Amino acid sequence: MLTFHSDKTSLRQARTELHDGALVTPFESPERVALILAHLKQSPLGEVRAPHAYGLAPVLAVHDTGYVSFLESCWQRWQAAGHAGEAMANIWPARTLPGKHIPESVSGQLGYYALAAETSITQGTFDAAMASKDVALAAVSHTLSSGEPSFGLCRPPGHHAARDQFGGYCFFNNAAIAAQYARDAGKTRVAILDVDFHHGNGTQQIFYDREDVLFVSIHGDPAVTFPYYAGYADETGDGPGEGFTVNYPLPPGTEVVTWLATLDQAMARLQAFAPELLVVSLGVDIFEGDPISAFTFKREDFVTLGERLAQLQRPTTFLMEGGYAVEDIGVNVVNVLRGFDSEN
Ligand code: OKP
Ligand code: ZN
Repeated sequence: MLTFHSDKTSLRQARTELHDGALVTPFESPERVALILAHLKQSPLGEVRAPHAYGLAPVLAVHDTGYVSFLESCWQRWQAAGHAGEAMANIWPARTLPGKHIPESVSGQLGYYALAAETSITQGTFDAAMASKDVALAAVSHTLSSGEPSFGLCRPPGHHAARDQFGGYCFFNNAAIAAQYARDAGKTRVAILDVDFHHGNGTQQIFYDREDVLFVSIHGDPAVTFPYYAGYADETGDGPGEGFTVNYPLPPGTEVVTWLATLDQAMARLQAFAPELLVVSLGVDIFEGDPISAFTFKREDFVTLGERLAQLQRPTTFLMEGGYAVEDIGVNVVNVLRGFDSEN
């Protein structure tokens, strides 16, 4: 399987994440990509290619123009305002505020365009997000033109990013950008299967009222885990999109057999949809050792996951989402891709 990777994804080198009431070194680090790449290169999986630049058009096909401009200018404006730390939201158009105006100041706009507080915007954040979506686009292009599977080593991840909001370490929704790109290239039905521990609220929101992109997600129950306000089983889509969002929330500590039985249900729904392309939002934070997640996958279970997904027999693009147990991240990712290739 071909991997797509860009060195520019390392341009995001944030120093701070708001975690458990303290500013800590972000879990979502450039080291994650380096470790996956190192492990991939020791495996027989195949070549790693760099993407070309696809520009902003595929981003603006799913994201709001004002949002994209904000991301591009935020760091410079934050610095010009003389703030010492990294750019972080600390006020929102919350439920009890009118919230009818987009403020002028960068601090006000941060709250408008953020859905969570943990994620900072820094010097290279925009450029890394651009590289990340280019990786996704190159991977999906390869699958579209060849029918062969591909892996986009995206970073920062994307699935929490909504049409006009960042958060949960995500800025551009790489999976949504890739899926829309496939639609615009003429594929009529595209499915996104999100196996990250956290619900892909952004992907869900972007396609919520659409029947052409099926979104299926298995994740930690939002009643007790991030992102808390999305990912419930009764969120099934809106209007023409009714029935084209499918959520499988599972409690923390869920056993792998239960997770895999849920995957069987998810796969039945995916097969009924008969997608011309499958995008897998691949979060390996379902690993038992993940520091911020609570599922119980062991290293070998990731091989099983890859094998099962190959049974769908669909043109498939894997895009990297989460995974924070850095010492095992390379093995876990390569295991999924190996399992898929062995059955493909
Ligand atoms: C990004 B992705 C844990 C709080 C979680 C943000 C999690 C973002 C996950 N104490 N904060 O889905 O892997
Ligand atoms: Zn996650």
